Formats: sequence, structure tokens, C-alpha cells
Amino acid sequence: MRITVLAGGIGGARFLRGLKAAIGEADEITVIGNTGDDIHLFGLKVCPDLDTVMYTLGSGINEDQGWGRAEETWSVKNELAAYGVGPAWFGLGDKDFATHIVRTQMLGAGYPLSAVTEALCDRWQPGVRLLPMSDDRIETHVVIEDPELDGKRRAVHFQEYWVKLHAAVPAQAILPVGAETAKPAPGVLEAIAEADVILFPPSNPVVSIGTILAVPGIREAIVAADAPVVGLSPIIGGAPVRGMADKVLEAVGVETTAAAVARHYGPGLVDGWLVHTSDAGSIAEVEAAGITCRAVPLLMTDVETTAAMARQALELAEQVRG
Ligand code: FO1
Repeated sequence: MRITVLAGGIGGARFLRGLKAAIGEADEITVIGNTGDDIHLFGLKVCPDLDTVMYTLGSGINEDQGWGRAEETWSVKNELAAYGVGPAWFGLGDKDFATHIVRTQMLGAGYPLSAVTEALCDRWQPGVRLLPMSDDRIETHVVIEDPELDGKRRAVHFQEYWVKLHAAVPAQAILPVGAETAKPAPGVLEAIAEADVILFPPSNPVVSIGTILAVPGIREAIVAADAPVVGLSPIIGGAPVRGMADKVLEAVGVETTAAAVARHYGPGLVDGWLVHTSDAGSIAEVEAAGITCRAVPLLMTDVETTAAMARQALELAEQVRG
């Protein structure tokens, strides 16, 4: 079976670890990773979501944080700070720096991001084919009313909004800058067209999956695909399982409920939707919107529990297969 998964960072990576444990040897996973969170710092290109997937599946992730490398040290960051060079709010560790140096060097030599990602994965052996959504530069920016500028509107990079401001300032708009002229990376449209199943993990529906869908051609390819599309709710009991998805959902006018996120994707895009057992009351609302819905445990507490979620998603895909 060929499974194609659209993934953001921590939620997507943890789901993929469970999915890998749930499938058989003959099954293949292709991951289309969000690159809207990418940021250029210290002359280096940092791809947080691609790296989170690569490190998590390659057993190199800092498990407590969910991002960055295990057993990390911080000499370079501290030395930069001693020169007064920031940003101090973004944590790049020494081991992680090496990844960004290799990536930037290869990009500078003319390799596209997809080829660079493949080269980095040669080391990490994530056990999936990891594709960036696009080789073109796309950066999510968030329009805020800046309290430091008397409420004047200003667009900040997604990482500044997320990490520095902790999404505590209301987001007025989310802009995937560059997406409108970007092209899907090589292999992306084929992975969608040739998939037997397409999954949306419990990743952020706006700044992770929403950004991937903003690349012209990707949404259309999913809508046109023969494969059933099943999503897992990142919202449980009216709150994000982790992260601050509620803040960005508000910016796009979507309520923070499992059913509202399903309706946001819509029946043209997803065929099946899994909500957490405690949200079983929302099944009728999701099904009324034309999406087949089941309630199952959706907390990714460990790999086995996550594998069970993945099995439920694959089972639902079989049920909705046209
Ligand atoms: N998240 C944080 O909360 N603080 C950080 O300092 C931070 C640094 C960082 C560096 C590399 C990387 O790959 C990820 C990093 N993240 C950090 C996670 C990242 O900001 C977000 O969680 C994702 O972009 C959202 O998917």
C-alpha cells in the first residue's frame, strides 16, 4: 500500500512514528512536509518541520521538546550572543547547526531543497520518503497588531509569532508568502495521484496542512485523487492537543472544535475524519457536512497508542473508499 501523508512538525512526526509501526513491510510512506515555517538565520536555511520529521523518525530528536537534537549543546548560540548577535529567542543547538550548514551549502551549490532533503535523509534513514512541499521559497507570515508599536499592524515571520511572541498577540491574518507562485516539489503530485491512501495527521490545520494546501496544484491533486483522504483531529475537547492551533484557527475564522476543523477542510477534500472518544458528540455534525466520522482515542501518548490511531485511520480509509 502507498500511503501519502501531509505533515507539519511535532504532531505530524509523532503520528508518522506510529504509522510506521502500524504498517507492513510492503507498505510505503511518502511524506509531503510543510516548509512554510522555514526561516533564514545567521545566513543559514532552517527547515524546522522537515528536520522534526527527519530527526523523530531517525531517532535523533529531543523527545522532551519534540524539536531539535537529543543531547544538544549550545556553544555556537552562546558565542553568537557574546557578539550581541541574535535572535536569542530561537534555539539552534550545535548539532542542529550542522544540519543547516550542510543544507545551506548544498542549496548554494545549486541543489534544490528536495535533493538536499534526500541527502540529509541518507544519514537519518527515516524509513519514509520525505519531500518538501515545494523547492520554492515560501514563508508563513502572521499579521499582528504590535503592542510594542501602539497596536500598529505589522507582519512578522511565523517563528517570531510562535516562539518569541508565544502566539499571545491576536493574529489578524496568516500569509503563506511566496505560495501563490510556488510549484509543488518533484514527486509531490505523483505521490498524491499514485497513493492508495492519503492521511492528514493531527498537524496544525492552518499553518502546517493549510500551508501545504496553499501550494498551487496540491489541493487540486488531492481532490482529484482516487485515494480516500482521512484526517485526524488535532483538537480534543475544544483545545489543541499541543501547540497553539486555536490562535491561528481564530485568525481564519474557524472555531476550535474537532467538527469545525473537519468542516474547514470540507467534504471535497477529506472523506473520513477521526475525532477523540470524548468528542463522540460531534460525529453527527461532521457527518451532516458529508464527511464519515468515527470517535477513537487520539492521544499520542506512546508509539503503540499512536500506531493504534494510525490503524484506525487506515481502517476508516477502507470504509470510505469509493
Ligand atoms: N520551538 C520553540 O518553541 N522554541 C525554539 O527556540 C525553537 C527552535 C527550533 C529550532 C529548530 C527547529 O527545527 C525547531 C525549533 N522549534 C522551536 C520548533 C518550531 O518553532 C515549531 O514548533 C514549528 O515550526 C511548528 O511546527
